Amino acid sequence: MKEYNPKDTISAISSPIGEGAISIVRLSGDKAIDIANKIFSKDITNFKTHTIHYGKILNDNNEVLDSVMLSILKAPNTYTGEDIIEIHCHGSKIITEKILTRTIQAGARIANPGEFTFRAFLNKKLDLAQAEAVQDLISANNDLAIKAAKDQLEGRLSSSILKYQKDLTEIAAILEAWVDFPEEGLEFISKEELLDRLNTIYNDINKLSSSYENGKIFKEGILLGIIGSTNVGKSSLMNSLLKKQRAIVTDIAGTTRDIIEEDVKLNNLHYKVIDTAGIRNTNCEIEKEGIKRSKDIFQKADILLIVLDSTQNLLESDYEMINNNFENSIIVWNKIDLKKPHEKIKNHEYQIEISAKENINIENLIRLIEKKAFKGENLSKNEIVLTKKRHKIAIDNAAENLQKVIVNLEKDISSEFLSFDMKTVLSELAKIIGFDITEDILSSIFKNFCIGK
Ligand SMILES: Nc1nc2c(ncn2[C@@H]2O[C@H](COP(=O)(O)OP(=O)(O)OP(=O)(O)O)[C@@H](O)[C@H]2O)c(=O)[nH]1
Ligand SMILES: [Mg+2]
Repeated sequence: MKEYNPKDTISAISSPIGEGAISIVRLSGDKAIDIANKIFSKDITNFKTHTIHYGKILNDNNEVLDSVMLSILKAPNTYTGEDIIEIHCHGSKIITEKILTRTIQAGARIANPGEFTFRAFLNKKLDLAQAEAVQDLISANNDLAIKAAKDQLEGRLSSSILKYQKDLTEIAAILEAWVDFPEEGLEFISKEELLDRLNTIYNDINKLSSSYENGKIFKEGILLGIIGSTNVGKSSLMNSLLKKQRAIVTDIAGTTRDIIEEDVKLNNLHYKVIDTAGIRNTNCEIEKEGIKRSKDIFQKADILLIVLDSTQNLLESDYEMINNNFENSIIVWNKIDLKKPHEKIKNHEYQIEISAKENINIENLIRLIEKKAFKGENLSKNEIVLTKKRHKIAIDNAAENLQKVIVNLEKDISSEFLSFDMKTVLSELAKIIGFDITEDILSSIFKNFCIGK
């Protein structure tokens, strides 16, 4: 982003690469309309903004490259805040690339990843948190992730940050006044009132910080490991969750030897479900390797489904597996269609009876997994969730410094120190929405974007 020239007119293919009914080449910048005029069969100079026109894109020998629909969007009411031209051509990779090349010949520069959104940010169409939400919205793979990204794009996170900034700036001004005019003392606000206001903000931003755990689940999904002894029905459960016969199921113990992974959306969330080799003592080298891989999953998974055969007595190794994974597991008593009485695992809150073969109670199991993922809390529809590590770090830094302010104020430490820590709080909050942010943070955010967004 060094020596960035915001005056360049940029161009990129904004639709996915590959074949489709239509593709879109997008231009943004001061020269977008001039460039379109050079390559389009009609003079668009006097066409109204936000209109779309049929015509042909011509090469420099006036030969037709494609018949297209061309839309004109004049600044300032556009995504980037600049003039935008969108060329909707036939969705062939070759035609689309030829049109892109033609726009470059005519004076545009190829856009960097995320550069359209960066322009929107530069032109104050979006703040930084909103710009980041664009990419999240594009890549969201479940309804909750879409909701979190939409909330952020619409500015819900930004407006609460702005509110904290505003309140804290007011308090910072009071603290500054104490430095400048110490003899004025606490006349215009009592120390208690100040502490009250600071504590309220402190609690709010801590709550925001803890929402990151849920935000991470929305965005990244859950790694769900299915583990247990051989023949308990792990692969049958995998198939039942996926609603397809993905893993081989037989009555021979030791059927699954390798890790089987599948992505699936169940109810509200996205999962990577992993079926593993059953745990037992064996001399078979292949199975030994499979068991080693299963044990890696014990470590990696967010939630483990420990499958137990409700018709069999538990083995020493079952108890060991349960005890070693007590906190992040759900005990799944399988084969209840066979109606054999079974024991319960003492003190384990998350237990359920199912039949993987007969599809009994699978929906309830999915709900239980969701409950476990959200630590038993009900998700409030209106909660703002943090989905970015970058935001979480800034919020935590802000909270840490705000706590210093509170503690020092309680101890009547000199207001110069309070004022210093308060500035850090404000600059940490500023990092989230992009006021007073450094070059480095900017580049690292926009380089993760796809070109054309
Ligand atoms: N009655 C009944 N049988 C089941 C159920 N689930 C699985 N089975 C049977 O149990 C046997 C083992 O099932 P799998 O799904 O292959 O078990 P697994 O745990 O993956 O076994 P390994 O891969 O060998 O570790 C098969 O014969 C299944 O049909 C169930 O809910 N009820
Ligand atoms: Mg299996």
